[in-house]
Amino acid sequence: MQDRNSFENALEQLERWNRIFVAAHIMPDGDTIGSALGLTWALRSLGKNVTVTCHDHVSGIFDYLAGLRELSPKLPTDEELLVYVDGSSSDRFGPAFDPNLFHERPVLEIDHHITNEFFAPMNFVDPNAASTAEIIYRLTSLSASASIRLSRSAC
Ligand SMILES: [Mn+2]
Repeated sequence: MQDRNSFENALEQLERWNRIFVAAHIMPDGDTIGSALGLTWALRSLGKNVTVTCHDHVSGIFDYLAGLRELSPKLPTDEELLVYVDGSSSDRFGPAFDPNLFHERPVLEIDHHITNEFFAPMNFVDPNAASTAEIIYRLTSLSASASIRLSRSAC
């Protein structure tokens, strides 16, 4: 069985599921917002259905980022995978991180903080990454090239 805290597992989860919930942390900074929106648009470009949320006020200084207004407080509904970005502990996500809402769905957290508590059922934490956005970039560029390879092989 694959290591639940590996990069490969994070990649596999993002590739496998089609309806995905993505949460940024409270008191949001540029890294969590950029990571959540970057992941959202990368997954949508692969044809996936993504809900993106933040349970806090999001500063207007990020207004130039596409999708910023989608970052309102939301809870998971019928998504197949729940993803939490850039928070080192579960309380950073407010009501969006609640094991009572998981219902046996896969739950993945992606972060770069060395203080990360590995609080989710699956965690990919790389303290050597300068930011969570850097990890998101690595994951989504591999995921996009895998889907391009797949669609080419179908032709
Ligand atoms: Mn952050």
